[in-house]
Amino acid sequence: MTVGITLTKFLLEEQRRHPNSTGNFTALFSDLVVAAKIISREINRAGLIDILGATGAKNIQGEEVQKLDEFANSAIINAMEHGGHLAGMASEEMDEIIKVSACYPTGNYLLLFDPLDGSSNIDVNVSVGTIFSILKCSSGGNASTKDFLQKGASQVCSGYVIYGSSTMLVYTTGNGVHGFTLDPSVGEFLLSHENIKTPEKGKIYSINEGNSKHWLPGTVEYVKKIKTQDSDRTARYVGSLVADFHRNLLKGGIFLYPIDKKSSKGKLRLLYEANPLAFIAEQAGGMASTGLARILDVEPIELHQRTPLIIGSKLDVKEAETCLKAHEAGQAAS
Ligand code: AHM
Ligand code: MG
Repeated sequence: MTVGITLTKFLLEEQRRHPNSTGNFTALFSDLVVAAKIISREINRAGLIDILGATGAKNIQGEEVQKLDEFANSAIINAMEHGGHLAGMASEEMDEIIKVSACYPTGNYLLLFDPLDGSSNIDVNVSVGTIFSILKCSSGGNASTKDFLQKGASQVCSGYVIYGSSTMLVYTTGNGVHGFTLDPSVGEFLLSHENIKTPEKGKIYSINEGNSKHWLPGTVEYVKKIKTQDSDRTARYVGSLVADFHRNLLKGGIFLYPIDKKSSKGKLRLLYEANPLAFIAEQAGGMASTGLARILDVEPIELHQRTPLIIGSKLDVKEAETCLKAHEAGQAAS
């Protein structure tokens, strides 16, 4: 492990490897890192804010107490809008795309984000995360919704920040996956996990078993199969996608949020959740599938499109895909 390299230094070194780089991407990313630090600080104070909020809905600075997911959403917009590198943003929290205000210049990148994923865990001191995806925008000026509807394979960068026992930022630009841990004493993200590779196969499986009565036969069969195989499995499910994904990325395993009788399109969002994590998974040597096809090849047709997501260690995802495809084929034939 290399210690003492800050994220800023790492990004600048990456930039120097591309002689034609304008530095715009590095500047954009640096703005995003500021937002991550602000959100991290607020999450760490969340318990205190709740106590203060309960008494008068004002925090220690006399500001209105905001819900954390709303706070994270505004923190990202405020940190990014002025930079001049974006043609627009889209947030899982907002119905429409976010245009760059007329008082700021526009650039040729698009930022999509889930400001605080794992909403059910926000108020109970369990890890949550921010997920982001960066695309190029071909049209000049302010982007339109259509500009955001690009396949995941077109992403130029994606990543997440996990607010856990420590705050970590993990990202890829298509040149491996790198993880940085926030050192709160200096306020910097330091390189802690260079070139992360996920195990080809893992023990962990992560699926909400509470949904089992709604599962389709392929999911039922796959879960039964892995539980009865000779190799030991262990179930882990936080209910925060970033936390479940991050643990499985480092330890090896599979996360599944398939379609079922209740959610015929899946629960998770293609552009804000599945695509960014799929890019990371593939860059780390893993795999991400809808059950039938590669996530990164799905053509989006709407901004808040949902998708089934099966993601993690390559051999585990392949095994799940085989099972789900066999059932799909059987259904089509009957
Ligand atoms: P959210 O965007 O409302 O937070 O929902 C997404 C979350 C993911 O973090 C997590 O993987 C999933 O929903 C858990 O869903 P469930 O509680 O249905 O198992
Ligand atoms: Mg979410």
